[in-house]
Amino acid sequence: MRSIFFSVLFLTAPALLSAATPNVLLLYADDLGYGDVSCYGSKMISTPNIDRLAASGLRFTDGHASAATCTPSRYAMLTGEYAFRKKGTGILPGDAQLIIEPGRTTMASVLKRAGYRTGVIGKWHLGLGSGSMDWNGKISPGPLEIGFDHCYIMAATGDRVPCVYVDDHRIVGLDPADPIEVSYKTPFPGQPTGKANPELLRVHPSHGHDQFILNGISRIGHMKGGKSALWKDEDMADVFTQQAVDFITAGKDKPFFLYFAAHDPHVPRVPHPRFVGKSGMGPRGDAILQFDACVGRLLDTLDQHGLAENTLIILSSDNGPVVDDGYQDEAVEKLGSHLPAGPLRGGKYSAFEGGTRVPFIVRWPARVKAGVSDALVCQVDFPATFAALMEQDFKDTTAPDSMNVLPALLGESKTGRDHLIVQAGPLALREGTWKYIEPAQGPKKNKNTNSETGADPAGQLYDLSTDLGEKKNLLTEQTERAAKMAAKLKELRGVVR
Ligand code: NG6
Ligand code: CA
Repeated sequence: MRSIFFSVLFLTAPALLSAATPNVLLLYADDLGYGDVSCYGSKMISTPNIDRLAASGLRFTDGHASAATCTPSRYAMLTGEYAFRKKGTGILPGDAQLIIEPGRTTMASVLKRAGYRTGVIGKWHLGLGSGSMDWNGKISPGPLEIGFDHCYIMAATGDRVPCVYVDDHRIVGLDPADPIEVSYKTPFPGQPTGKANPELLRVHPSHGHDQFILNGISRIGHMKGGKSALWKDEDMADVFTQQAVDFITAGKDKPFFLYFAAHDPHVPRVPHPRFVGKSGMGPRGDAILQFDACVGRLLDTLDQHGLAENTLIILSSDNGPVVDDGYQDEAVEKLGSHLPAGPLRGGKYSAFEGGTRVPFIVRWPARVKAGVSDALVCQVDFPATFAALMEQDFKDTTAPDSMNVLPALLGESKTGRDHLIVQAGPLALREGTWKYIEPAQGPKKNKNTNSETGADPAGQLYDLSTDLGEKKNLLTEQTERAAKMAAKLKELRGVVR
């Protein structure tokens, strides 16, 4: 009797995962542009796995990251608060403190509250710890203090120290006899640097990136020790993907939320040898193929475990594309006619659409019909939208910018947000298909990347319905509309929590 009772319980346990509580898998690329995948029109790069996702899902043509660089974009996505509201949310060094207050509501804590097993694997770049960090001890606070049950991350980026993985609260594979030290101020005596020892490099910087050397690639910042814990760039995508496979398959009694934060195609672009030369576009293209393959492996994992039907997948990118982002990696030379931002102007670092409008695909076979949507949606909406999915009351004052766009994500509504602020240097306001970029001083081109910043001292107004490429500034033709949008931006900017 008892054993029957238990086996019935056991058999029915997976049913807890009802259609209302799908697994949620966020597949997040780093610096992947709107035009970098074939289902968004690229003829030069073929991304069959992302295309497979799009073919069975809903592909958004106006989906956004909230900022044109990583840290502010991820800060907004996790917290539901635009990063421009909070100081210290620009691109962080690898030894920065955690910029999200422990215990604060995040996209992960919303799902954790609903009984989900939550995890983040991959690139973090939101800071760790609360003061000067001893990397050899317990690394906290971090993801586990803001809603994740598990993490397997790198602290910042592949081009920043420390070049190690952190599993929950500890560095992976660290030998206590060889402790790690990190400094963004001064080099450690006796350590070679990219600047002093270019003869040790196999990938040379084009700007910056001339400090600590690992695997023949110089990075930003200095570190010493931790030899047994240092990552190998070529294996990074496989390491993260294997961790993700393990997380997905670890326990089927609870629904899971996994934020899979891939590093590709961010610099340094050092894909595994099996992708080298495969795109014909050099390491940047090869790294995109590697990201696509990771997506494929995770889709296969869901299929193998019968999880695909009731898993809500969102695929997107943290900001738009960049070609030369600091290494001489042939990205410029081998670009050919490929347009990383597709029909959009600008890219990473830019207030033009290419800065934040990114691939944005939703797939949930049990609920979402395949198709294409032009609803305006943004990653800052994830906290409120996940709360709506969980039928939670979401009146969180720490997430003032997060809107419930669930009906749009599920394809039940054709409209998403009526307005959106995106952040590069200048802020820009979208209302419908209108785009207003606030007046901004500063160079029109980023001196390092040679890409457009979107700065113009007079301000700009574009009608994206007829001018997606933001070529014709209508500021002086439509002064009334521009003034209204400027006033609205000012008002929205003043919202305090
Ligand atoms: C810039 C780096 C760039 C990249 C970026 C962050 C230099 C000259 N450039 O400062 O290579 O690391 O920061 O990218 O150091 S992000 O996608 O994480 O925002
Ligand atoms: Ca990025």
